[in-house]
Amino acid sequence: MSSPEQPRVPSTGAVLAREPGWWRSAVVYQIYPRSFADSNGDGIGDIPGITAKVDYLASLGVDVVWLSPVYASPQDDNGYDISDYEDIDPTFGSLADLDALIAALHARGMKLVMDLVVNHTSDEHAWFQESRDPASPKRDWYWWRAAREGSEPGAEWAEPTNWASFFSGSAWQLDERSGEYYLHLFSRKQPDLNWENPEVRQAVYAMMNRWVDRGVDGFRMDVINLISKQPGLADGEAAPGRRFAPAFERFANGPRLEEFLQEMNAAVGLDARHLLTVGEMPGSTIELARRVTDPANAELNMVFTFEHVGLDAQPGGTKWDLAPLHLPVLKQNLASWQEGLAGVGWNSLYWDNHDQPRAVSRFGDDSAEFRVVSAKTLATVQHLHQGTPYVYQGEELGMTNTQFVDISSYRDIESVNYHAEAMSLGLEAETVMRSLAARSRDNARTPVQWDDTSHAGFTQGIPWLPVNPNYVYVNAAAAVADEDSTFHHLRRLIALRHELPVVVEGRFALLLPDHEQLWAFTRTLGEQVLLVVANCSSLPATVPAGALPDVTGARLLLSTHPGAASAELAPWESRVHLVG
Ligand code: TEU
Ligand code: CA
Repeated sequence: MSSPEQPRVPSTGAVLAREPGWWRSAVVYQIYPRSFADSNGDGIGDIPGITAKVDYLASLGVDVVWLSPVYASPQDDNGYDISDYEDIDPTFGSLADLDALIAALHARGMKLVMDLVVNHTSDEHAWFQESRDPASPKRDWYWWRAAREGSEPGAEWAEPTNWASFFSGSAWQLDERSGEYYLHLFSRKQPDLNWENPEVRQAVYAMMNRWVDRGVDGFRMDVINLISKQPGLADGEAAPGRRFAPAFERFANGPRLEEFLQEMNAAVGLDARHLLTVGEMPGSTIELARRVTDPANAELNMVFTFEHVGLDAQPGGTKWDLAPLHLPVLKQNLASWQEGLAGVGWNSLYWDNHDQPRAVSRFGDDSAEFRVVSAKTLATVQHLHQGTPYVYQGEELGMTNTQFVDISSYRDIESVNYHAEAMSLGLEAETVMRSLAARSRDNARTPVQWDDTSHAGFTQGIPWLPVNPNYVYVNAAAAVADEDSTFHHLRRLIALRHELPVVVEGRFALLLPDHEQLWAFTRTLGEQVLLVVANCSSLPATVPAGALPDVTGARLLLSTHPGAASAELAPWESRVHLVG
């Protein structure tokens, strides 16, 4: 492999010039291929379906498409279980289809970021198949351990540690072939790679370099803070009566994480080639994120943290233990990340993704009266914080959570496994179903609603997951045709980021931190001050006299209620002024 300094002449001539730090003023659009657009009527979205919508994405103004996995996969976790990193799953298309998508995006000055899922592979990956043989040189490419001392393999409590998988049950699976267990923090079909083994790391870097050669502009790195496990594989603290323990602190943010990230950065030329890199880091702290995103450390550009999407769960509980959300807690949490990384690192900004329920239903108000305005105001608040915003497919349309009839309608392995475990532990069915309705990842995975024709124009076939019944009025055709829609509001927000340096570089300051309804903050760059005031409640709210900078003579850049200037804001009303 030649040194990463000088970009190579790509085989498909697809590499786009990338300026240093371009991603600081970019907006990323996340696509979940299964649910975006189906081009061949099999009811499953695919790459040609995405390519056919590139002009739609260009009209929204986004700069980057992040593609959730399209690699060869048995789809146990919808592609986050990869059996071949260098081929496309026939469900989604072919390498030629991906080249065509890269070319179509690059031709419009847009970039493509691929999902890098290297904490684990599929158990059908050739590497794992070889590793199952105790004598294989690839045995140490995964985490194999004998049964717990004094226990028979397969006996109860014989797992090497009492760790719970993220998808319920044990994080260890016995393999009859060798009588040993392998580690899988997610599903049994997602065995964890052993990053302590330098051969594993070099194989991953070589694969990444081949994707960059093909014209890819960056990587979203799946659970990348799990690749360095804490030494010793010690048991976790199991709750009374529970066999398995959520032992996050035992396997996350390990001692060699930053060493591996720096090694990857150098081996793939992540910084040298100005690739966008964002690491998904559940459980990451401001301190860790500041170090990882500090350019001086040559690790990553930004991380996805999870604190703000965990505030409406019982403290110490799981995501299924619902709790009310207080606005001061949410806005102060995001403010702490703004202040914590300011001047050193860089934030990512998101409400939605393929693992979270729809934001307008969760943080907004998805009633007929307030769905549109609350979606707009949530976007205003998100996009005007400092950092790189991520728009999840359908968020630009104000798509909502859906109504699932019963457990048989769910497809997400995390949800289905949680239901089975919760029922086996005797939890009340009604409570479990309420948690699933509010938090299941399937809420984010219903097909994108393109128009009001059958199956919302997503497919000519039968969709793999039913379309949300509200597609008759919540759809792209209606939104694009309506200048006052969430689509055009987001388009204007993205245009502001491209026009005004204060939106990109302005220093953040939260105002009225304890106000239960109002979310107000400024962004300051030199003489320029951007003031954002948002009423994040379904009741009118009054700005306390003198609490905010005077906007007399200021430019009104964006408002959900044109003409409104009084101190009283309507439900979900938001205003953006530029002072100076
Ligand atoms: O998600 C990791 C992760 O943290 C989520 O599983 C999260 O805990 C949970 O879904 C929130 O409810 C990444 C991918 O984004 C996810 O889709 C995969 O299932 C997972 O890794 C395993 O690859
Ligand atoms: Ca298809």
